[in-house]
Amino acid sequence: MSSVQEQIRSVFSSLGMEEVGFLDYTADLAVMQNSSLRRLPPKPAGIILVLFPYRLAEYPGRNISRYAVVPDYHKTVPALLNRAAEELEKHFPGEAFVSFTDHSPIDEVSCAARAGLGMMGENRLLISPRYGSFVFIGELITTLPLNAPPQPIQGCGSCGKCREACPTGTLREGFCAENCLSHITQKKGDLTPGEILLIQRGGSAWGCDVCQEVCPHNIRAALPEEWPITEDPVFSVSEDALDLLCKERAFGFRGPGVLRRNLALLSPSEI
Ligand code: B12
Ligand code: SF4
Ligand code: SF4
Repeated sequence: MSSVQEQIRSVFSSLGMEEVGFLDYTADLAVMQNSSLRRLPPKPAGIILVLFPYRLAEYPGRNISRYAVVPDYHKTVPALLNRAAEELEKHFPGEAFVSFTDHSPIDEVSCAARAGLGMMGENRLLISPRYGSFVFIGELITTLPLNAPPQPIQGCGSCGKCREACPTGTLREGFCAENCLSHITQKKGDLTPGEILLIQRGGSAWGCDVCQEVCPHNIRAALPEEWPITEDPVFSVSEDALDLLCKERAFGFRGPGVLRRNLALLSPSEI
């Protein structure tokens, strides 16, 4: 590991972030065309990828997927990354460090795999050897050269459990985002009878974790220590607290209407 990488790793470690990987920002990187491109630093040279484990011990009555249980990662992850960026700017004056998560110009799963942070699962998710796939991915894209060529992508072992268990079959059929139950739970407006049935059978008012729950790598994975990513969890959402929760949780961006509709589908007698 280069001394630049060692310095960066120790800054992240001092802030409680231990799962850190490095990747050169090269011309052949598959950059996604979205509005986050505007925030890229001039002449990006490297990507510091960080994993944020969020899985909590199971809680009876949970009615949302695991990533929605914790506070909105679109807020908590950049808050931690920006603290690291402030420190790094002191160590490397004149260099820029810009934080991204989810709404990012890079395909975070394949970049994290190429930075050596884990395997690429057949469920299309990054699987950390320590924490499994219940990890958010965030990154600092920087002007600082990191000397980190891409590592070969490691497969997950292809046991096929996620494909078999996928409730919509999309993992068996060449994956189409529109057919993923996670996407269906986020859809606004009217749902088809088939989509309604899928939500009712799945039992989750937001998101889908089926292809992760069955994965052997997750069954053996460690739970993270308590940290800002997992504090103040809400396992079960109900009508009463919906407006307030929508202000601070990952499901809020669609507005309370989508959640309200899904909750009504899960408890038709309470409509
Ligand atoms: C759009 C999106 C969605 C869409 C579409 C998902 C998809 N897989 O395309 C929907 C709404 C369905 C979705 C759902 C979920 N998402 Co999402 N999503 C994204 C987002 C914003 C972009 C994904 C994308 O379009 N990539 C670019 C295209 C080009 O990639 P692609 O063609 O699909 O795949 C490429 C590579 O991944 C690779 N590849 C794909 N599969 C495989 C498998 C193998 C074996 C190999 C070798 C290669 C390979 O080949 C492709 C060409 O490069 C990312 C954040 C980001 N910026 O990357 C989060 C992200 C992938 N989502 C995330 C999460 C948590 C989820 C859910 C688990 C949420 C939930 N519980 O409901 C589900 C999981 C669904 C699933 N099984 O994929 C996390 C995943 C973390 C992790 N551990 O990997 C991300 C990284 C957000 C984050 N910052 O943490 N998501
Ligand atoms: S999130 Fe659910 S619907 Fe989507 S691929 Fe995984 S198991 Fe299938
Ligand atoms: S369930 Fe099996 S095939 Fe699917 S991601 Fe996990 S190890 Fe890979």
